[in-house]
Amino acid sequence: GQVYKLKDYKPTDFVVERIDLTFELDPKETTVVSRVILHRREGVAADAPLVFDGDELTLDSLQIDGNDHDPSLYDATPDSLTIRGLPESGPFEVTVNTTLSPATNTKLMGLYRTNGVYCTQCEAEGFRRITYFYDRPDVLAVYTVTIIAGKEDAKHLLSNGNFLGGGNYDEGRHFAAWFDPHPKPSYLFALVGGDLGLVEDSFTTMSGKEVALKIYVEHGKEGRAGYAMDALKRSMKWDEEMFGREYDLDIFQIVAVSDFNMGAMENKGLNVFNDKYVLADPETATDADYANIEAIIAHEYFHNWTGNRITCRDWFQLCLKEGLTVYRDHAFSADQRSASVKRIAEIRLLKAHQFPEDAGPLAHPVRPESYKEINNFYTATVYEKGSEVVRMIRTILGAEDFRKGMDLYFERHDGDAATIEDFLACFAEASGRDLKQFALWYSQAGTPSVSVSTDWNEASKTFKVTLEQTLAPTPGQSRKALMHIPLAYGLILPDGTEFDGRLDTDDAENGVMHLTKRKQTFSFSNVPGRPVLSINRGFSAPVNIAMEQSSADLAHIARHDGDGVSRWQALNEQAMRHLVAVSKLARDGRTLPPARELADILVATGADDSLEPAFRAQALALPAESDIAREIGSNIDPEAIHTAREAVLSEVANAGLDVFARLADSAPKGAYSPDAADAGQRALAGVALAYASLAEGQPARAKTAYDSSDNMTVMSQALQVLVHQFPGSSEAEEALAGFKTRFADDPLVLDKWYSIQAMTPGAPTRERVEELLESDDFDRSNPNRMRALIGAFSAGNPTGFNAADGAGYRLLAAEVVDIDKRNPQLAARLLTAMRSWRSLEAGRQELARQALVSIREAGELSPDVGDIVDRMLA
Ligand code: DPP
Ligand code: ZN
Repeated sequence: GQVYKLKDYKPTDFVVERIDLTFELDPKETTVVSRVILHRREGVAADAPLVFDGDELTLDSLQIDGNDHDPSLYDATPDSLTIRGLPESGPFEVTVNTTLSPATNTKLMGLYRTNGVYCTQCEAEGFRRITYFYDRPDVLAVYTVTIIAGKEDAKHLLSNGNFLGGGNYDEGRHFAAWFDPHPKPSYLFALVGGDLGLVEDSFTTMSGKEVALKIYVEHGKEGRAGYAMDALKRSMKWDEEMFGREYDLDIFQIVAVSDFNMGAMENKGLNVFNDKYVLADPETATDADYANIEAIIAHEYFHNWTGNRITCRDWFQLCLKEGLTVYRDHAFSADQRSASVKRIAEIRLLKAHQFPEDAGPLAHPVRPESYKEINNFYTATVYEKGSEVVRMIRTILGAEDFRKGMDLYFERHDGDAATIEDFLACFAEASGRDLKQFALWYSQAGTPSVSVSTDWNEASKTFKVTLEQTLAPTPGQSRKALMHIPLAYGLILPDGTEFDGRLDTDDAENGVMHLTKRKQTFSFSNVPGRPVLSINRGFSAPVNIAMEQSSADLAHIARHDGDGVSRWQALNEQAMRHLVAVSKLARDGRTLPPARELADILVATGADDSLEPAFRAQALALPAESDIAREIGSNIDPEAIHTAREAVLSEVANAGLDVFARLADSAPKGAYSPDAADAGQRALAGVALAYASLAEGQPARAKTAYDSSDNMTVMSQALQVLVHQFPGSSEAEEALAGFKTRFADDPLVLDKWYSIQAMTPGAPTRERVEELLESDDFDRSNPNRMRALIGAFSAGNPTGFNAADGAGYRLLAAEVVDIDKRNPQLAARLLTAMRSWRSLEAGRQELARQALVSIREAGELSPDVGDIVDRMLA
């Protein structure tokens, strides 16, 4: 396949002024008439043809300025339309006629059907599956859209922008017209047609404009849209207060659909959501679901400014909108909830998803410089690391200059298709800082390592910190330049207070050491007693820290650091060290030493009622098996890690049974509230339930919790304990059967039933997964369902997926090949679960390799899967 390169960027030969689209909806024969007004760009040769993108299209007919175009003057293939004989100057109109079959569009890109609803997904390159057009983000046009459909077939007809009008069309059919005054790229186009339930509200903007808010859901689910609506209004308000950004249309609409490849899509004025991220009520959604809904509603809304009004020049700049918008949704959630607990969750997620990506064959820069298939770049690196990079800009500049830079960005680039260089220039200008070296965060892949050593001189009362950076080679980048790494720090004195003296050197400020050279030493004088260094506070830089720090020092930080995130980091580091050590011993078949010290600290933290419950829950949640594997890095034996971790869990459980028994019962009673405080209490109770059940070695406690639960958070926690700790027990089986019956008509809830089973540790789970896959009621066409079963098994069950006989890999390979025929994006995404295969021990590595080769040899692969498998085997 073709390789696209950043350095090859070139504007289009023709400039689009506006586009008028008319759809006549029909499941198998939707007609699309696209009238595009354009003119030849200045300086472009008079005979240069107009070349539009297409994907699996057929052209019905083509007119120029209303007249059928001479067939010898154009060529239409499924993936392009080339038109010659066009006016040298002045605007002209191209009319493109195509016919689509939404009902048979299984790729869920372009116009498709989901549960009887017509819907579109155009990012990144789905618009070219609707009509031939310049389907690229730097072509901005004003859209008018007319939709015609049978009233029975599609009662609601929606598109971007403001409603122009509608009415009856002819017998049994009606129409609606929409106009979006804001020039936009084609990937932000959206259309929805269907008979939907509607929830309405309104929001008055900072300048007093009233905006109609509408959320469309499946009939009967209106009662589950309230939280999403509330999150939307809070997002709108927050963006005004924090960034001065006001909404810009008369109406903002969200449609929830059940078949969707992504989480949601920020189409201008008409967001389309995976219903998983809209629908919630206490009985069916967990606290985590509520938090995700809040974050994703905010994320898509925030895109209205960072993404839509200022979009990307090309797809290499994807992080310009995604990294920045993730940063904004993180800041929003931190404000709405406990900032330190939110940050801890972000760090966990970054390390779990992005660090392994950066350390394996799929590593790529936050702004990639080449790609074969852009769909494969909606990654943790572009999103999560992209957000961390923006966060570092704020750390380096400080809040005030950061805001100035953002203001300048909004002011200077509103209406533009911009680049990372444009973005960085605003911060450099607003702050007077040179961000050249910092810009390497966008172009160099891989997670930097910083080794830290300290030196305390008791006689002179000086303390020195020496930092040294390294960055290992990644695919396509063998040599790396030195980065600018901002490391927030604190010095904790023996009495637990923080040293408030300043650094002697001036390459540090605001509690941040700026590591810009290979090796730097920072010194402090007049330090009253030997301090303990708390480094990379709040995870100010997404790096690996290598530091010999004693358990006593880590415990000192865990006890005294003024920053909650640092306290958690110290606790987590202690746990991780022990888990890595015992996992290696288990791999070598050695006896495991006790974890008494760690267990005592964790139990004491769990028992400390002066700490936030959500924080205690985070502290008690040991690093996952996959985290330990990442930390070990090579020659991974997932079975040994599991054994070692289970042993530690048991020890913690036994050491704290009394505490855990008390906490297991501490979930708030009474009416359910999804707020952070109650959710934190439930999280703590959930972890405690797992520990208490482990210590007791029998399922009674979890079964009681399950039977008496009155919300999905507690219910699913209890179900997970039953199924994971007591698989095959009558209690687990009874709960599973009851759950399935109770939620038989609720696919989103059933997804949890599938996931919990798929993540049951151990090799036998693979057979269970196969059984579930084969069952009659299993819907293979629904992405959520496939992710809930196949995704959960392969990415969330290290021992099951990595069973020593390789059957897990073969299962995934077979499914990927099968799914690829219908939905390449989904297939490629599921396959990334194997991205760390080279860090496995030799036997599993060979079996994983064979599975990957079997995919490659399976015949016709989509560009999506082909690209992933090629990079993984390279
Ligand atoms: N819908 C995806 C997101 O918002 C892609 N833009 O991140
Ligand atoms: Zn986004």
